[in-house]
Amino acid sequence: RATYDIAATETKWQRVWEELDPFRADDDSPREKRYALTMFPYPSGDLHMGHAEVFALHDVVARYWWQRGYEVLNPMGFDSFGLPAENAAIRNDEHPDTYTRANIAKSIESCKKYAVSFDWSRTFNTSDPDYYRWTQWLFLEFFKRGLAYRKNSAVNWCPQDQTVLANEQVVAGACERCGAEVTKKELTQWYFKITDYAQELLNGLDELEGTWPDRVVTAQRNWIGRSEGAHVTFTLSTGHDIDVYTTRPDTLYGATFMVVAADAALAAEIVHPDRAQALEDYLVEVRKASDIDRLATDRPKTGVDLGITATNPVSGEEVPVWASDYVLADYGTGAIMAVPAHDQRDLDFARAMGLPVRRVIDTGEDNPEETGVATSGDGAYVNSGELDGLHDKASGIRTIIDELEADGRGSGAVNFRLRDWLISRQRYWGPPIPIVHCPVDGEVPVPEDQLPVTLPMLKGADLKPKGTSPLGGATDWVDVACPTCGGPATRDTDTMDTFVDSSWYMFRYCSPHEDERPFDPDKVNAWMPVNLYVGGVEHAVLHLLYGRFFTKVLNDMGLVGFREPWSAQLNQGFVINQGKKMSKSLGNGVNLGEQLTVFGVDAVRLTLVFAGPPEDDIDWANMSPDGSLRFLQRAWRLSGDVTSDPGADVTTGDLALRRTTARTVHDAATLVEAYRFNVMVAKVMELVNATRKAIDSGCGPADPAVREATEAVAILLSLVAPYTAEEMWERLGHEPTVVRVGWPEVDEALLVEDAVTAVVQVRGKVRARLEVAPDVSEADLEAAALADANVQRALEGATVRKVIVRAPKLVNIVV
Ligand code: ANZ
Repeated sequence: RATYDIAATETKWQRVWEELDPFRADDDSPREKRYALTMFPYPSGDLHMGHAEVFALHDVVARYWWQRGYEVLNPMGFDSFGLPAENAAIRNDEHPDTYTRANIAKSIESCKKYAVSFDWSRTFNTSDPDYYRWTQWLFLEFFKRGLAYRKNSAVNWCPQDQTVLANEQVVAGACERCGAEVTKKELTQWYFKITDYAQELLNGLDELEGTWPDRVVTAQRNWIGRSEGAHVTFTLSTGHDIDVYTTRPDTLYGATFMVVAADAALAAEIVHPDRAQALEDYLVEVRKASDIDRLATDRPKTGVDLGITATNPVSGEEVPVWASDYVLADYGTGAIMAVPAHDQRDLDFARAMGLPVRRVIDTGEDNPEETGVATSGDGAYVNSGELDGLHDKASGIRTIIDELEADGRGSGAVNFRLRDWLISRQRYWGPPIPIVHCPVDGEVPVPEDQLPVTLPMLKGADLKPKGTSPLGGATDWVDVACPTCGGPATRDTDTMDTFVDSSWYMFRYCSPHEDERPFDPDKVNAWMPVNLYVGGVEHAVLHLLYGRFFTKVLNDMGLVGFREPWSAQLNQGFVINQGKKMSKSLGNGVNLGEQLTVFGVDAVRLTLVFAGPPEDDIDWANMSPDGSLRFLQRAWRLSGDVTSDPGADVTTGDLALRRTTARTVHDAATLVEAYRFNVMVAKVMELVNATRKAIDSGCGPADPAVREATEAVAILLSLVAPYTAEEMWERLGHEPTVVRVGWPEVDEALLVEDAVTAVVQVRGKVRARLEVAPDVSEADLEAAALADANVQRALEGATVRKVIVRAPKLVNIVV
C-alpha cells in the first residue's frame, strides 16, 4: 500500500511555508479580523506533550478562521523572565539570558516543525529590554495614578525561593511554584491597587459568562469575594472606638465577645498593659501559620484575653475583647463581633475559652450552646429587643443597619476578599522597578527617556537567593543621582513579578515593533478583544484576573477602547499517562520528540484533537497514534485515486456522496465553533470512508463527486494535520498551499433531509406522524393523512368539516 515519507514531507512543507509565509497577519487587510491567542510558555525547556496538546487544539480554531476568510492574528512569544531561568543560571553558573535564549531557540524550532500557524514576525520575549521598557513605563503610569504604592506588611514568604509571593501564588499554604510551606515575613513591598477595581472585575464577569468556562468565572467570583453587611462601631473600655465588619448585623444582640486579629497593630494598641506580654508570646506562634490554616474551621482555637471590654451599640452590654489568629488582620477591619450561637468558629472559640453563648435566632434546631453546633439558618429572632418575633432575615438586617446609621454607630458596607496585588520580588531575573529612592525627594520615578532601567550583568552565585534582592549587590548600578534634585540616591533593587509581564503581552502583539509607546492603540482596537484565548485552568485567578485588571486601567487611561481583553476562553485538560500525571519520579513521562519521530507531527496532533472534548484529560496510554497515522494515510490515498481534473463540474456528480460531503462540511463548521473538535474529526473519518467506498464499489474514481469529497477532506484536515492536507492538495493537482484556499462551498439544497415528519391532528390531538418528502404537495399530504389507519379510527366516521394543511409539517383535521 502506498504511504508517504513522513520526515521528507515535513521538511518539504516547512520550506514552502517559510517561503510563502501564509499566516502573517496583515493589519491593513480589509477582511474581518480575528485574534486567536494561546498562553505563551515559560521557556524552561523544549516543548512537551502539554504544549503539543494546547497548540493542536488552539490551531484548529486559528486555521479554521483563515479558511473561513478572516484575517487572523495568531502570535507566539515567551514569558521569559522568572524563577526557572534564574534557578538554572545559579545551577550552571551562567547568566539567565543564556539559558532563556537557548530554550527559546529550541522551542521556536519545535513549534515550526509542529506546524502551528503562528505569525513569527510578531514574536518577542518579556525579558527583551524593548519589551520590559514598556512594562516599566506601565508601572510608572500606575504609580502616577496612585495604583502602584509601597507599604510595610506581613507578606507571604517562600523560604525555598527566598522571595515574597502574591496571595494568588500560595496554594493550600504552599508556594505554587516549588511547593515549600509558605511563612509570613514583615517587609516593605510594592503593590498594585487591584482592589480599586474589585467591583468592576466582578461586573465584567457577567459579560464573560457563557463564553468563559464556568469554573473560571466562579473561581474569579470567589476570589474577589464580595459580601454585603455592615460596619458596626464598638466603644472600648480604653476609650477607643473600633469597627467590625459583619455580614450578619441582625445577630448583634448575640455578640457575646469581640475578637481582634492578634497580629493587627490594633491588638497591641488596645491591650491592657497586664496582658501585653501574653499577647507578644502568642504572636510568636501566630506568625508561623498561613492564612489558610488560620481560617480552617477544624483547627483548635487559640487566643489571648486582652483584659478590656467593649460596649455593644444596640444592647449597651459590656463584652470582653480577645485576640486570636482566626481573625485575619487584613480582612474587613481586622476585628469581629463574635456571635457564637450562629457562627461555628466563634462557637468553637467560646467553648475553648469558656465565653458565653446566646442564641438570637430560633431555627427550630437544638440550642447551639448545648450541641456545640452553630445554627446559620433562618428562623424567628429571640433575645433581640426590637427584632423579637420577626422572621425575615433581610428586614432584620435592614432594621439594625437603619438603627446603627441613625445613631452614627455603623452603616451598611460591602467588603471584598480581594487584596492588593503584591508585585515586588527579591530576585534578579525580572524587570527592575523603575524608582529611585532619594533621602530628599522620596520615591522618584525614573524619567521616561531613561527607560528601560536595564538589569546589571550578574550571573551564577551572584543570583543566589539571600532574602534581599541580588540587585542590591550591584553597587555601581544601585547608586544614582536623584532625577529630581541630583543628590545621591539609590535605585529600587526589587524586580517585578512575572505576572506583570504577562498582564499586557496580548496588547503588544498587535504592534510588536512599536518603539514610541507600549502599543499602537489603533491597532490594538482593531484586533482586540481576543476572540479566543486557549490555556490552562491553573491560571483561573492569577494571570486571567491580572490581565483583566490591566485592561481596565488601560481603558481608564484612554489607551484601549474595551474593558475585557479576552472575549472567549477555552481550557484544555492535561495529558497524563497510565492514569497519572506525568512525572520524573513515576518515570511515566512521554517524550514529545520521540512521538513525533515515530508517528509524525500530523498523527500526534490528530491523536490529541481526536482524544475527546478539549477540556478532558488525555491518557496517552489509551491513545493510538499509529491508528491516527493509518487514518491519515487512508485519507492521503484518496488523493492519488481521483482521476477527474481540478475544476471538474461537480453538479453532475454522484448525489449520495455529494450529500455526505455537504453535510460533513456543514457540520464541521458548527462543531469547530462549538469547540467539539473530536467530533469534527470523526465526521471527516466518515467522509473518508464514504469516499473510499464510492471509489471502490460505487460511482468510481472519475466521478467529480469523488474529487469534491477528497478536496473537502484535504481542507478539513488542514485544521488538524497540515502536512497530510498539503500533500493531498498537491496530489489533487493544485498549487500550494491549502491553508488559505477557503472553506468548501456547500450547496444548501444538498443539506435538505430526505424525509421529514408530518404531524396529523384530529380535534387538536396528534393522531399520526407521517414520513413524507420535504417537497410533498399539499394535496398529496392531505390524502396521505386521511388514508392513515389511526386517523380513520380517530374520525370514527365523523364528517370532516375542514382540513388545514401546512406542508410538509402539519395536517389539522376539523370535524
Ligand atoms: C458576625 C456574624 C454572625 C458573622 C454570624 C457571620 C455569621 P464574608 O462573607 O467572608 O465576608 N469576619 C469578618 N472579618 C473577619 C476577619 N478579619 N477574619 C475572620 N473573620 C472575619 O464573612 C464575613 C464574616 O466573617 C463576618 O460576619 C464576620 O463574622 C467574619 F452568624 O460577623 B460575621
